[in-house]
Amino acid sequence: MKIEGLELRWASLPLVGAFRTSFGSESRRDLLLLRLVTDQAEGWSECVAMAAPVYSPEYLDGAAHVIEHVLFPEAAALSDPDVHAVSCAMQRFHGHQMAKAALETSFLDAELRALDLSLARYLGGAVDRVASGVSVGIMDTIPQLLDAVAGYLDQGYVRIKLKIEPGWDVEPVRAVRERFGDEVPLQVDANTAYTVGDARQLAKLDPFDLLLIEQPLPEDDLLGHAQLAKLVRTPICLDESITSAKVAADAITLGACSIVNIKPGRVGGYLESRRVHDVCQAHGVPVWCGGMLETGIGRAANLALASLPGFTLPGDTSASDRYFHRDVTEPFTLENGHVRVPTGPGIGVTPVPEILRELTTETRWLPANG
Ligand code: SMG
Ligand code: MG
Repeated sequence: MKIEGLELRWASLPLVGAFRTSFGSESRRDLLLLRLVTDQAEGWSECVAMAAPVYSPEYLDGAAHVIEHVLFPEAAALSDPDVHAVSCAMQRFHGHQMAKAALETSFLDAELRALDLSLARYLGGAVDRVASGVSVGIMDTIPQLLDAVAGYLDQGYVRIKLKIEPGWDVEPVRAVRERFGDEVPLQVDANTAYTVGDARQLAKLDPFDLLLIEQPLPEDDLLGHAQLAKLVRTPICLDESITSAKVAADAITLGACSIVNIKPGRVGGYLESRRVHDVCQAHGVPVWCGGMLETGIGRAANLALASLPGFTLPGDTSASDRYFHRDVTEPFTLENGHVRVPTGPGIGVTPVPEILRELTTETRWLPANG
């Protein structure tokens, strides 16, 4: 495969409603899309970093900078830039998993399109649709939350995840259980908002029979999570902490988690995501696919990953209309609580040109021999 160049494209999409987590409120999704042009096929990807470094240390413009000045020049200089060579070449640079994931995925997509092979088949996907959950933000009042949850259950989502923070934890969970019953698969996500000293408060969630509590403590506190796991009955799931298959293995061995959220951006790409899946599967640890408010480009690839056999819990793989009035691709829809895994070559989707043109705020072309 001969690389001609890489197009970086910035865009911005309004969300259907503000999405509040313990680290802030988002009303737009700023996007960085990549289009790799080769002599055989084009490869699309989406960088999942947020506009500001509030979920993790990465942020969109920082990711664009490291892709332009560090990662892409390294990849473009390879004599045979297949996706594994690109992935290996990027390893000497520390961190920047989301930037690496975006670049690696553009190579993976181009390569698979040239081979006429879908990402799901390439990764080892076993199903043609995946059960989808929905992530529900922190709200101003409990009635607002109950209305939102009622709407999602009506749409057919098979699992509800409530964002929590100190002051918004036991009461919203209790209210959802009282209104919708004990049968609704329910979990919470704290996005690192607690300390191990809050164990007693978090143990108050135990009677509500949650599937899991996601990332209660700071990302670097594996030991704290292991201590907390002994103090609460609700299973602990890690998100922000799991930055590689090695960290997943460490966390499991330490007893810091019994469930893992896999986000390809957070671990550096789909190849590493598969390794995280394999490590967890070998330990009998269930995994599920996280979300970063992706457009159809990132969502398509996540659905392929979520079709692997170790993904036994519903993911944050909601339909496009959970976040966007108009997606950049043909929208993904919910059918009986499930979303279809794309079957076309590569990630299986491309942006709709007119929509993309309308939403784009800036593009930059990086020639391979630049
Ligand atoms: O794409 O459905 C989605 C988002 C799911 O809650 C979600 N993601 O910590 O898991 C998480 C958050 C990270 C992004 S919050 C702005
Ligand atoms: Mg999370």
